[in-house]
Amino acid sequence: MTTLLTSVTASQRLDSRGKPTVQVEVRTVDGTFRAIVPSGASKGDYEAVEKRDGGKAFGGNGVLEAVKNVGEIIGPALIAQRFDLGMGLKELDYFMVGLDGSSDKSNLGANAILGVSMACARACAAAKNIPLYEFLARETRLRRQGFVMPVPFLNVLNGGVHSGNPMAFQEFMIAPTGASSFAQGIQWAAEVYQELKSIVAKTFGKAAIGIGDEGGFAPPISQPHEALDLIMAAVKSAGYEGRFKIGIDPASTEFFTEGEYDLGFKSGEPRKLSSTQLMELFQGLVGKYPIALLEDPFAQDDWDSWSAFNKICKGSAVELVGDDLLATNIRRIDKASKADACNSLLLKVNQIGTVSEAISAAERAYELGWSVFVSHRSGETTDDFIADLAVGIGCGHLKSGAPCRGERVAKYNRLMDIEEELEAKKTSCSYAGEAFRYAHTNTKG
Ligand code: 2PG
Ligand code: MG
Repeated sequence: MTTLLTSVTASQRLDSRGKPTVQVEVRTVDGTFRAIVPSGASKGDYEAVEKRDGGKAFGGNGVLEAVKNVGEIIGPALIAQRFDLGMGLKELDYFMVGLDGSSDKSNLGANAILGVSMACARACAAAKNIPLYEFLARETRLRRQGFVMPVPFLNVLNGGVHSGNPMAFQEFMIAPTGASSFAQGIQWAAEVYQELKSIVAKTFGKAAIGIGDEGGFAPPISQPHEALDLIMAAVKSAGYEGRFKIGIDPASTEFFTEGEYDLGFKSGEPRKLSSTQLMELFQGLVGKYPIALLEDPFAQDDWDSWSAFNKICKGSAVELVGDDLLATNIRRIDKASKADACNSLLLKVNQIGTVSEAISAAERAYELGWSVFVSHRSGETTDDFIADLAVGIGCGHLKSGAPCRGERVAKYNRLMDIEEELEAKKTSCSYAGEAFRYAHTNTKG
């Protein structure tokens, strides 16, 4: 029996920053399937283009044109094509890429196309009567022995363009690599988060416990080592010394101007570093703290610094993740591979605009011997798609912000559901733990 789309509609809804975003609803004989699209603040130049209306409403951020594109162009075209959702998602996704016709989805809008792609992925899973993570696993070329639960990297201190404090670096993440299950990792991380809250309140006063866009605290600090000292103190007082690793995303593109990195960009008092000085700063931090992951340490076009730093990091355990650098785009991944610029792909579905292209990007990264780190956006919704995606592609780690705020915990809660479901079904399932970078290699080939 073929499973056809019978209706495809979209609406304008709000994201976690109160900005409009696209919600898509598709129908098949199996039911109604929804998805809501996320949106970034520290966006790179090489991302697929979100369509925004301009004008007065919502400060120009409305998405009614994208909504209209779903209802009047994409939906009717998909229905007319009579795709069989039981056959998978690829054909449908690449049809939308062709329908848009641009290289960056600027005609129909990546926010329009992605909403349809995600909702259709859910419809495809239902057509096969399997969970979304299992459907996404079957969409990859990997044939794994079992499922691997990712290590959560929780952004507990927010800076950069995600908060109002003077801290230039955007994200300080804690990763419970020493836990024995995903649920235990989340418990430990939530306990550390509460300890951190008390430490921040004691050190800076109660007014400092307000949080940033991704649910982490944003105390009045500006030096990376101050953030790391607070985190290490919280891990210690929660009783988990040695069982957490740290990840940092400075989001360096945001403060790169005229060949220099201005760590004072938020305070108005310039604190400019050359890329060599910034590299030394990272090396100092890596030597002192248990840092396992650095994302976007340099700006999206500062190729020489990326390549030089990757050389320095060879042989160390530090994962160098390209976010703005790669934009979940195979062309950028290939360029980075030629330049030997990094060893890991940050995977954000809305940077490329379809689920199938995001999966292809992950496969290319794996082929290169890299790891893959699945990510939310700072503007999120309670849509938990990326939880299933991280399990489906077996990437071993994901970031979804702090263990706080509904749109952040929705993903962690879904992952705990998946872990319980796999245990109940007695399906082989392990927690990635210390080996999070290599979870995907647990394959049958
Ligand atoms: C990042 C992300 C998500 P944004 O830089 O990695 O944490 O932020 O969505 O604002 O680009
Ligand atoms: Mg980033």
